Amino acid sequence: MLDRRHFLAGAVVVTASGALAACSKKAPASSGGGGEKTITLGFSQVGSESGWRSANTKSVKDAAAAAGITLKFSDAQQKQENQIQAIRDYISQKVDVISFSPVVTSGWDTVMKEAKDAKIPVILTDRQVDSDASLYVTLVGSDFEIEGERAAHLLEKVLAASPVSPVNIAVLEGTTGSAPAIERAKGFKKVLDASHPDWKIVVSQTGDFTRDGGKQVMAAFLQSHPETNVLFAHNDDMGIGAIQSIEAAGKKAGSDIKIVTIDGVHDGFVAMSQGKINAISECNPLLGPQLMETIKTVLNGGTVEKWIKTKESDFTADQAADLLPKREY
Ligand code: GYE
Repeated sequence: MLDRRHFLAGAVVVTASGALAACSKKAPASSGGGGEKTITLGFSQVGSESGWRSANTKSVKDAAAAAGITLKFSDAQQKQENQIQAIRDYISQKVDVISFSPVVTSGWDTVMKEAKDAKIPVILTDRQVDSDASLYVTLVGSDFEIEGERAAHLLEKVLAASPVSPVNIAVLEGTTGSAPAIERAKGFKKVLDASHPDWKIVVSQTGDFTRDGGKQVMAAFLQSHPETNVLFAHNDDMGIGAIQSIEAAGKKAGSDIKIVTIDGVHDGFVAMSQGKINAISECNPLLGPQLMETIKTVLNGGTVEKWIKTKESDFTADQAADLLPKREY
């Protein structure tokens, strides 16, 4: 599962005339004679729920500026209706291309159809939808199921070095109905079912990908399931929130309760360097440059793969102090 090393940069395939050219109403990147016409991108961000999201927003803004793309940006505060409204606004403003990171997987068909009818290509970023795939050009983002599998394999390493028995796992899930929450849970469970039928998920609930959510829900878990000795949090922020509740309950994060999270943001690495998080399965938020490159390819009539995946790594606590100064987010 860890041998998927060949995606990223090479994943964009340009051909002379792609089917996707039909999606683009103009040819913004080559207006002939007068240099390049500026592309306007309407981008609907999920929210600002986590360190990952802040890094992702910065990456999109910086990359748009570097690529000379005019960016219209909106923050949906984790609400689907706000994202739908933002997309409708971009359609009426006749932007050249729309990109969004869908808060949940379902419920996008109508608005994506409106974009298609207006001949504005839609490029998903970060999260997948369950809509008809002809309604979007491509997804630039991670394979969350693999991230969940990697988290389970990291837990194997952590428990090999420091065994507990029985293994009683609490799970802090991401936003209910979001692709990363669904897929990470699936990947993690797949490894447990295949290799560790004796490891038990004793409780699992959403913390909405926020630090505060992780803190509140972990406090409740510790009351209802004091036998918990492992925490799998779908992101670093919930793990960090949970650490506060674990410590408030007089337990030691990283030893009384082993912790594995996903993301690898700066604060996650800090907690890992302190031994409070045992291991992190990375999810790379720096999608901006790839997104801009993809947009230019699509608007120039090129074709791209349907899913442009992100390159990621795994980290354990013993690596954290050395790597922390080198982390980009
Ligand atoms: O893991 C979490 C964020 O969609 C991959 O959303 C993203 C997730 C990320 O809130 O921290």
